[in-house]
Amino acid sequence: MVVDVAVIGSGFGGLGAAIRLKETGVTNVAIFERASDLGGTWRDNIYPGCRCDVASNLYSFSFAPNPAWTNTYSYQPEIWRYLQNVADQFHLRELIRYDHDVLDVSFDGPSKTWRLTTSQGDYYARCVILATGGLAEPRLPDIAGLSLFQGPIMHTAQWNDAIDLRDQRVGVIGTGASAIQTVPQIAPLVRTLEVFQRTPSWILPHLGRPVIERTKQIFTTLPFSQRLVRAWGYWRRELMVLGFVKDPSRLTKAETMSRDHLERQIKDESLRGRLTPRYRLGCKRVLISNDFYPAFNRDNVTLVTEGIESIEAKGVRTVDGELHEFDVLIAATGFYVTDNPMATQVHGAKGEELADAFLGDLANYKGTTFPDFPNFFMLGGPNTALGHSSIIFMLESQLNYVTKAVRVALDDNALIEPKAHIAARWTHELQAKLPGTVWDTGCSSWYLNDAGLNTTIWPDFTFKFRSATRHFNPRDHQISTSKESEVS
Ligand code: N01
Repeated sequence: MVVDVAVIGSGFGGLGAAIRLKETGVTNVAIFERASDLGGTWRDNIYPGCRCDVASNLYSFSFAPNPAWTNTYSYQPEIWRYLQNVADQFHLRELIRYDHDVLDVSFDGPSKTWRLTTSQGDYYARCVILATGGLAEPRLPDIAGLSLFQGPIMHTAQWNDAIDLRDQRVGVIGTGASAIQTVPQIAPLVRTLEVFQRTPSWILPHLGRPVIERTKQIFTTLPFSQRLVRAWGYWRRELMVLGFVKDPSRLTKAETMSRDHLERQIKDESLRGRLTPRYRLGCKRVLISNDFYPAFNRDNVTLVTEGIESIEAKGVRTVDGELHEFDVLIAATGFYVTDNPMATQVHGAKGEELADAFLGDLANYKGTTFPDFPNFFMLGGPNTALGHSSIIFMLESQLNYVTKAVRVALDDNALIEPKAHIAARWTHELQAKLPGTVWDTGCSSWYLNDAGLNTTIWPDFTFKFRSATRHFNPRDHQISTSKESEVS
């Protein structure tokens, strides 16, 4: 069967795309979802303590405010519920094909459509919107002997509630965003908890708090008030760009705040030293927590900073020769981002892999389209992720461009792709902004690919991205009609 638009993924990006397409009158849309429910990363990440570190009012669609948020920073169950409600409100459920794992997406020259090979057969689409997200493929640590461990190993993004952690000896590998949320939650349950830290994170105080009923009433009766709070949060976050991008030395104040936070919470000087980052704040994602450091003041929690040598049947051996024995291992070790396997499954008109865009070998236009990938759009594409604000703002920006381009493609029966030299210029100019930013100050992070190239972060104010994606500019594109005549 041929659909006008195939959307791959039903998280914020995929649902947002379907809503915006409907708005522009495009209704022959199929959303392919590999799982049996919608929600993407907010369906999958059910580890205890999972929460968004962007404020609820900003981490939601601008066109679907939720006056009922119960916390200023939402926990996973509420965000997932929000997405379910959005799907109902905009009648999206009937568009979703659940349990359809998309295995390959290739441009089919003869039919000038995209062929989607799924776990439930082939589909064809005139346009494709890839909305599988950057944080979708859990990465288990590349440590020798991982498979030898005799107990369960759980990645935080593949949490298994059936594994009872009560009174168990548990090891957690990693101290990033997921670890700092789950460690304080599981610490009181387990017999012992050892947290393996390779690099300490910068952690700032968490300002989240429950939302009182009065506020919810005001947001409900005066929707403008919630928009104001959202705008206030947005602009405060935009100020961080001054430090991250323009002048990292401005981050000294935030570093002091983080060190003070650590000092208030950890009295043991040696432990504090081991938890103190030695790189510029912002180089890795800045974290917020009030309960991660205090977890180490518990008698049953230990920070391990010796490097991991291997994993054995009984536990983790560190480079000092010690064997740390566990019943359960938790890998809070992040995701395949710049090497997301999904990108190796997408092939353009000349057979190129989308993955090349994250290696720096394939130019992109506005992080969304690619030469020789006609009528193909990627949400959360190269250099559209953020270190300081809400990804949903970026997705909505991309959708302004995408929906207009899709409309033209369908109305004119056209194939649209960015002109090669325009995409090359966009990519070059964007990369030229990265030297001197905080992400370039010497740390390893998931923002960088194996060659050290930053192909994930948008290095500027987000309103500039909004402005760049506001319109579909035909002059920047090669637009071929069915007669194969280039019209622009
Ligand atoms: O993953 P991470 P995450 N041996 O990549 C360590 C989003 N998120 O799942 O820093 C030992 O940040 C690694 O060490 P190092 C958010 O965007 C959002 O925590 O590489 N350690 C690091 O400590 C976030 O940034 C929310 O030296 C190993 C950790 O594992 C992104 O997801 C909540 C190792 C990985 O940290 C990823 O966060 C949660 C090894 N072999 C997550 N391999 C929100 O609030 C890796 N590590 C929105």
